[in-house]
This record gives sequence, structure tokens and C-alpha cells, in this order.
Amino acid sequence: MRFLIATILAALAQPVLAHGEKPYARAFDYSKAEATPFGIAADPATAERTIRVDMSDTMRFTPAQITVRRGEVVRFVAANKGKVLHEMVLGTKEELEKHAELMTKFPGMEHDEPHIAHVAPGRTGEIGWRFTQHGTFYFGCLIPGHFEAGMAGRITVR
Ligand SMILES: [Cu+2]
Repeated sequence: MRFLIATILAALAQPVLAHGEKPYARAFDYSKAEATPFGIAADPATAERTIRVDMSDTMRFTPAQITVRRGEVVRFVAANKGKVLHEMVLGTKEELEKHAELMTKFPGMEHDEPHIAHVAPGRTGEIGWRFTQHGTFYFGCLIPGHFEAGMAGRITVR
């Protein structure tokens, strides 16, 4: 009986851990979101605005220039139009550059954080975010080689 319960629990836990369309829908507790220099994770269900960003195997985001208002909750929907894995990672320029370098050294590195959407080919991923500071921020694809090939975009917070 104890074994059976453990098996059922393991089976139930599986979908929460798997990379999916909305990896944080169930797993991430937005009330525990931590502030970063580029803002804070926010429940995409409360977003005032949805911004769709396409990702392609030509190593480009479309659009690559986005303007948001400080304080608004934005729901990014990142659509992978290519045939390889892409991801949308929010950050400062310095942070993305540092992270891209790490990814090149450790390509198997996995990370599930609310400012990152890993998206399989043909799928979409979601990020809910509130930009808390005025300024210029960035997003990039940190799959090894992609950021270096120019797979990045800019977010202006007004
Ligand atoms: Cu990519």
C-alpha cells in the first residue's frame, strides 16, 4: 500500500516538473517572486497587456523592440516558429551576456525561473512580468550560439 501511494504521488508530480506550455502556471507561487534589477515576476493572468514575440531559426525575435509602461503587468507569449529549441530570457544586458557565456560552457544547464520561457518547436511559452524601473532592458535566447548570433531584443520601460 505504501509503495502504491508513493507511485501515485510520483506520477502526479511528473507533469508539474516537465517543461510545458506554461511551466509556471501551477509550480510558481507569484507571491514569493523576488525583485530583480529588471523587475519582478507577476501572474500572467493579471496582465493588462499581452505581447506576442515570435522566435525563428534565423536567430531573430519579432518584434525585437518593445516598449512597456513602468508598473504594468505584461504577459509575454513567446512562439517558437522554428525547428530547434529556443528560449526567451529577460534581463539586463550584463546579466544576459554573463548567462550566455555560462550556457556555452555548460550547455546542459537547466533552469526553471519565472523570467525564462523554454519553448519547443511549434509551441508557445509564457512569462508574466512587471517592470519596476525605467530604462532599457533586454531579452535573449541563451541556447548556446543563439545570443551570439544576434538572437536578442530590447525593452524600453517608460
Ligand atoms: Cu534560440
